[in-house]
Amino acid sequence: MNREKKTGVVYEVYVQSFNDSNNDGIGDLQGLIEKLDYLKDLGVNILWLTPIFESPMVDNGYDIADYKKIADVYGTMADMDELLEKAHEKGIKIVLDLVVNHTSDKHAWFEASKQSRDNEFSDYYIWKDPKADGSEPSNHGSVFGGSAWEYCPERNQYYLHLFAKEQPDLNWKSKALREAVYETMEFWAKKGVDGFRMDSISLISKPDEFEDAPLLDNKKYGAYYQGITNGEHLHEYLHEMYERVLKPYNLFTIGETPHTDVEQGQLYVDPKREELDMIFQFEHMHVDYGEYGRYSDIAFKLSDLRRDLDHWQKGLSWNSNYLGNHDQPRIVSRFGDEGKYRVKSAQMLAMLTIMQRGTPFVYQGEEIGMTNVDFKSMSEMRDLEAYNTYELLKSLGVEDDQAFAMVKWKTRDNARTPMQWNNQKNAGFCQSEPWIALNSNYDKINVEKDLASEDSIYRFYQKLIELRKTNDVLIDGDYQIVETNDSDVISFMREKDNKKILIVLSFANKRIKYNLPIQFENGELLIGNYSLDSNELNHTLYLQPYEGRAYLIG
Ligand code: ISL
Ligand code: CA
Repeated sequence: MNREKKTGVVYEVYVQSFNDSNNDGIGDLQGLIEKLDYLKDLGVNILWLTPIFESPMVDNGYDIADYKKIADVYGTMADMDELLEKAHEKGIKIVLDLVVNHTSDKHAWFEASKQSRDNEFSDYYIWKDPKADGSEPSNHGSVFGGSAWEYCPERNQYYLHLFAKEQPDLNWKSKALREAVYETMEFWAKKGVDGFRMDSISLISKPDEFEDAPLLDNKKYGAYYQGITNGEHLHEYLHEMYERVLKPYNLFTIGETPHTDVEQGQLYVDPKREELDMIFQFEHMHVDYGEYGRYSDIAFKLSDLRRDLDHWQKGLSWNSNYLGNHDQPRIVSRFGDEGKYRVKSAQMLAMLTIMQRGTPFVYQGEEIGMTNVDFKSMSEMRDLEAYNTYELLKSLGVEDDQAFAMVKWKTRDNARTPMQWNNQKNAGFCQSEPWIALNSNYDKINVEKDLASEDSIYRFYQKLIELRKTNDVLIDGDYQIVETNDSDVISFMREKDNKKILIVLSFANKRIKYNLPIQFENGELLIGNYSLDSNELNHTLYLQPYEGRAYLIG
């Protein structure tokens, strides 16, 4: 990966909730263009846009009906061209979401594919005959609930959908399909798009035969990924894509790789193999999974988070560093403290995101410490996964109240409410009714307020991003874990050309005494989220709640 790619800081824009320019309640491309200076001032230089293409929006645009058309609600192709031009003028790159594990069932390819077994698009999707008794070809369940197979009378066959039934999986075995995908990528690259975030890319290579997966506890179906993730031809396809489009257009690439371990992960990012620049791994997202998987309402343990992050920092030649995104709850609510120590904990988490080795990813709203939402009922949620999960939990015998509490805590909608720009109507996001209600705390948490204060979360992100830009050691310096005991602290050292930076982050909500487990001669504070009497490093540190410090070590 070239140096320019390594220096970037990415900001994920959840377009429908970022900024609405025409007051239909939905964020759009013109809304984003209006805020480019805001993003440039923050210091980020790569924007990843969640899908903006024609879509029935069953899964908020992750069900694409036309890869080359901008959805009307987001604007026009002219708006997209304008975004590219204005972003590039400001030195900002644009990365699109490439959702090619599946399409919408309204995509022309699927409309044709389902007609018959012998047309040009017949094998663009994964079709299988029923079992002898007419039932599904295998017991695989889908991510959003129910079987991963849907029957289609026209073909007397089932098609595979690892996600919703409106998201049929593409068949990457078909050379024609692969070429159609590469041609689409080329279309955008020629327009000036700088790269792609590749949705669910670890799932694209399907087995020839689907064998039943072991049943999940208490469930009717087998895990959707069993026998599917990191399939036989996956790396062959990615290398082919590299040769065909990624290399010729020098694209920035990040693959989303659910259910991928660190050894498999390195295969994607090893520069010698010529596939992707980086991946989103999920291990640290599982620290608070429990008996009901993702939606269990248990708290994470810091030792687990530390272990998982360390594992990937050591195991991959280049990481992507994220704590939240549009599929996860808000990071300050999940890993910090959304109450009394909201500002301090959000700043400390920013240090974790930006100072580890790899490319940092900031999700919209993180830079002002947006929190989870106090949903009062299911009807305030919009995500199909929330509804499906609620029903699933109840079918497993969980009481209504408890099922609601679990969904409320983890629903993806926590991160999908509109960006809070100011304390005016609808937080300045739009003038009409927004597609999903705002988090009611926008009078206290908003951009305008953060911009007005030197000590805000936004200002702290700004400083950290600047610090990373001006200190090579924070970009590709080595990473070494410092704290390995079961304490309240995550601590690691970055080192390059004899320059060392020590990062110490407290996750305790009270004052703690912390003895550094390393020897050093002297250290000078580079950045921290509390003001200190002395900037010199002592062996024993008294850390305030959620305090984060970075020292330059002599
Ligand atoms: O978040 C998860 C489970 O709740 C993941 O398994 C998630 O489904 C997986 O990371 C894939 O996510 C991506 O593809 C989905 C889409 O709904 C998500 O928004 C997207 O990030 C289907 O396209
Ligand atoms: Ca709009």
